[in-house]
Amino acid sequence: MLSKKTIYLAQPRGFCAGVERAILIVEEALKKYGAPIYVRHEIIHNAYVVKDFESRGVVFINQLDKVPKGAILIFSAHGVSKAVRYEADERQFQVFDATCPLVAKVHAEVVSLKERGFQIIMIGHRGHPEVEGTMGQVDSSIHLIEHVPDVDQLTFDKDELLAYVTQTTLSVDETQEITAALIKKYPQIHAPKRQDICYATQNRQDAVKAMIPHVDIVIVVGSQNSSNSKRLQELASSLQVPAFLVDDPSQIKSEWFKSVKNIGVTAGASAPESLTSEIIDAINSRYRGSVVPMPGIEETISFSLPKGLLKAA
Ligand code: 0O3
Ligand code: SF4
Repeated sequence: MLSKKTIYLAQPRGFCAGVERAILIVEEALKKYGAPIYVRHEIIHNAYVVKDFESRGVVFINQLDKVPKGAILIFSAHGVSKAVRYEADERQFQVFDATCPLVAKVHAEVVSLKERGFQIIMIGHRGHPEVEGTMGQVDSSIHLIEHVPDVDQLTFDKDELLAYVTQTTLSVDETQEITAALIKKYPQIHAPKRQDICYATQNRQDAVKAMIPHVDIVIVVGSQNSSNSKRLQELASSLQVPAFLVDDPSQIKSEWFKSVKNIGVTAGASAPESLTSEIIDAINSRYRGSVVPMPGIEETISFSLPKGLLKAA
């Protein structure tokens, strides 16, 4: 018989309020209008969720010229640039916006900073749709940096009117290092009133830190293109615990568990709890493990649906 293992389950984990809302928007649009429903970009970065919606007539596109005139179009939770919004209006789609309100808050911040004459530094990952959407709120005056050494490359005057904003799903620790370097170089730089990294990102990273002393390995449930899930894997690895990001049980390898007794399981903000349960069941069926839920914050935040899709109930 294979040796028994203990599974520590991070709290909180899995869906955040922005993801719940985005999924509900697609569900309600399907109910109200029927297929096909078009979604710009993956509604959230989760392969299972995307595949499930595709099987029910949702069409994910990146270019709006793939969408027929008058169709229902949903913007993904990661948000879109002003140009995309404008093009959608021009092409006369009926748009529902699943941009997370906490991403939209950063959009508003960027617009207001530009209006007040600031040069804006965005901290984020190049090519990520949220970064493209946030930077695309203004047509100039915004500059992307990704890591601490990028701060050295900035050539603003010492007294420039400067501000920074960030992507919502970054590593809290790395972002603190970047902002410290920015403040050292430009002490006058304007910071957001509350950090742009959202509550869900912060809470899931804190939960991994709390779990680390108890475990020999961490399994993060989430897709490879999910920034916040990837940050959880990196965080565990940086704390010297091997960590693996998996979509579902088929990606789990027995060799990971050879000399391991305690297994940490968590899930990114876009990973359905059903997948986490399947992964726990797969480990348990092999090792007859026990599951220990970690104590942690209970999240109660929720966001309402856009007008026109409010649930009848
Ligand atoms: O931004 P990220 O790649 O983490 O996106 P996910 O995995 O879809 O998770 C939801 C987060 C989000 C929509 C932006 O904050
Ligand atoms: Fe919104 Fe944060 Fe969830 Fe992103 S991770 S959708 S910002 S709550």
